[in-house]
Amino acid sequence: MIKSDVMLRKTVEKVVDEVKVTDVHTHLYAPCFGDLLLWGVDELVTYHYLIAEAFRWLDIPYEEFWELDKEAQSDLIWQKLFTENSPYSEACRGVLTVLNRLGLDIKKDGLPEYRDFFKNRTIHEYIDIVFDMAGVKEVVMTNDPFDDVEREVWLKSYEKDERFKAALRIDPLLNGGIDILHQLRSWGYDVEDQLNEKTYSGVRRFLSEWVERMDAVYMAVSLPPTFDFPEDSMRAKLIENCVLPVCREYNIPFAMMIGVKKLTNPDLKLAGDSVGKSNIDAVEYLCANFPHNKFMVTMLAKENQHELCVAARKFRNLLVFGCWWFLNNPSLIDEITRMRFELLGVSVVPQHSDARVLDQLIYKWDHSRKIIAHVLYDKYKDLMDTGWPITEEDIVRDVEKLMGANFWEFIEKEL
Ligand code: RAT
Ligand code: ZN
Repeated sequence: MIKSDVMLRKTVEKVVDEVKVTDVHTHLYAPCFGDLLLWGVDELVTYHYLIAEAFRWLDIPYEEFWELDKEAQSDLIWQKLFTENSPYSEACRGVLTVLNRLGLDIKKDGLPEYRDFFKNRTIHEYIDIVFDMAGVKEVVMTNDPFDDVEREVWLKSYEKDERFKAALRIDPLLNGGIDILHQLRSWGYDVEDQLNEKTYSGVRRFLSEWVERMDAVYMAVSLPPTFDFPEDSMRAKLIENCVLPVCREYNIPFAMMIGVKKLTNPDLKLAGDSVGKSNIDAVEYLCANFPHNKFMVTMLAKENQHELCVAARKFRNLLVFGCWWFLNNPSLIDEITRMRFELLGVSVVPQHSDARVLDQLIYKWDHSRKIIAHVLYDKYKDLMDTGWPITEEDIVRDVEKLMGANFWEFIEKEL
């Protein structure tokens, strides 16, 4: 039994530090996808989170930046964000945490040296190094069958790597217009331009085939703040008649990432998306009216976090996950994780990395683990003050659930 605050803090920190994580949402790819798997210092520095920050200082036209090659973009970002200003934003600090953990000398003029470090590595050995250093057991990819490059790999050269699980991402189907049905028709699915039974059946066949081909652990979509359900829209009809039935058939969750305003500034490309407050009623309606479907939900607006926790208290078919994108900052992770632990106890997935560059696994998990351990310590301390006995085994059990087992139990659960 744990007897003192000091021992409690040490134990919680050790357990959270050592647990092997299942990262439930990333943009990483298994090695067979080749160049789709990004890694190395120039990818780290040109992460779109940093591009957005660099443009706070850059005064060149947007096109001029996009015409530069990766190394030149990285030089420019480094100059603006690391040399001319202190890089304490979370995205900048992340780059430094990675370089530091790799044993590199952290300095203002270090970029050429960092490049040399990566030159002599192979991706296969580097994946092992990063997974090991980040304490990550497995990651879930974001797999888009509408992406031509990715699609080719799935159809022709996919090789399973157990560390990389697939998630079928269907943004183009749910957020595009009727054109996407033409695309399905060109691939041989029997769909019409109208949303009728024949079209639904064709879309269901498309989804089923891809769930099977990918062995997808869930189906996912990112949604705008205006997302509503039920509503008279192509998206809502496809969700009801195609997505939810196929998810039920394969007993996989439908993951909804709600609250992204796409291309608020189109000139910034991938860095140009923003955030808006969303309607929790849609989530509640889906959970209540489709009790045999499982929903994983993360929301982008800070303002939606409390009501999302409350919704999860009402519906066991709802799993709340991660501090997504603009929320993946220490102060917000602390606040949101605290609120989730207070409202939902152990029954959440507090974090995912959203890593787009392999190396980011190191910093995203390093930073998040520290905050999760800090919040957990406070919660166990409050418990201890009531006289409740706490053992290291209890802490290990809880932390394993938070960092992986809750997700896998939800995936396997039948409703
Ligand atoms: O966090 C990000 O990198 C965003 O660009 C998005 O990819 C987001 O996470 C998403 O999955 O849509
Ligand atoms: Zn993402």
